[in-house]
Amino acid sequence: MSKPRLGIGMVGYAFMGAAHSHAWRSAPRFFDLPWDPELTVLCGRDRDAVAAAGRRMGWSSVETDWRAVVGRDDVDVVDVCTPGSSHAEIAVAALEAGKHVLCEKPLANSVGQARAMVAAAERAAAAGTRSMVAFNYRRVPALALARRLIGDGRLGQIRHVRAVYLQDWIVDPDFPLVWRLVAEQAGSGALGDIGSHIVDLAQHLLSDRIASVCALTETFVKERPLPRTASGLAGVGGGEQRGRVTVDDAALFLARFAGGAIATFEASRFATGRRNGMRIEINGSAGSLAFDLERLNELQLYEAAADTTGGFRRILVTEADHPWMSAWWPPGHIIGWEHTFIHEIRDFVVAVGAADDPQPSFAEGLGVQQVLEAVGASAAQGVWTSVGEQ
Ligand code: SOE
Repeated sequence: MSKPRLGIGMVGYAFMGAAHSHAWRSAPRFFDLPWDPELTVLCGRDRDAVAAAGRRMGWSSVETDWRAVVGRDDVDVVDVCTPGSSHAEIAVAALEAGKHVLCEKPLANSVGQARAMVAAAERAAAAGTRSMVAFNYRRVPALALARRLIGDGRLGQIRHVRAVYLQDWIVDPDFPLVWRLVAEQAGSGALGDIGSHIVDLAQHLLSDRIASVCALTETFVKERPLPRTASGLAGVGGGEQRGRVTVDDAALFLARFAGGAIATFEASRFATGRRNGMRIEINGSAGSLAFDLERLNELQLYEAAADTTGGFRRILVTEADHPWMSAWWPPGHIIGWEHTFIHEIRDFVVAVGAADDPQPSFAEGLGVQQVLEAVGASAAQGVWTSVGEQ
């Protein structure tokens, strides 16, 4: 029996746009959703490019102005997949137009912008309009299992969190000055782009918040060639124009959680050889767990009381009773990075359908933004800095 449609309008069509498009198409085919998502309109500034992307990714129409998407009666959800500099204006306008909003991480480029988004989300929720920020790694089954184990007390009192997110895509000094390397567009560099994931994940897994940080950041390559335009390198005459990198290439910080755990975080785009290496280890009084994104279907668990072999055991997280896994294949048939977005879209639509507030909320996104801002302040001043005072 056909279900009522849910019109999706997505702004942005690059990497995250492709991941979200795949998830919108796949979620209703593997999960029982209250509505049938329709890829109604894809939005991007370059008409030819967005039209080609729309055809490739299965969208029914395209727009070149996000305001047109927000104003369309056939759009029920606005999915924000743009650089952080436009998250606030698009999400606030969409919420005020009564559209549910899914917004890519980090929520915004500043605490001020994030606060405005939270205020709009709270006003909209009072009228039944929902919102969520897309920290997709919460939807890795192994990490959802980790949160369940921690919540059940299997690790005891949490003492340590040790988290890294390591990439190397800009180690080449001639890699161009793309938007992720410009503060006005990205807000920060590795810190906000990939550091936000491990901050959100650590707070989520512990159900705790980071209270203070002591940080350092580094920009190894201070300027880069401007990106090529259709006519060659940007700038007058097509000669090699260069621009200043205005964000961090790497951010390292110590952290103390409100509940007493202490932590180390490392986010770098200069971890040569690490393409997308996110790892987290949590040590408690009764045990530990460890996760490696390069082995996404596995969780390493050590429980002291059950220790007969003197080491961690590997859990292959593909059983039907593991989070989201009953929708996929028989045990042992592993899933991939893209499934985290399908789980995220499933949870968003199910929550909206149940008139619940999807998680993580914009308020949780603000919490991450406050940590990021404290890290930046700490690195600038070289001192321990409390979170939430910015
Ligand atoms: C950076 O290259 C990036 O695309 C992040 O923006 C994503 O959030 C992360 O999941 C993969 O790497």
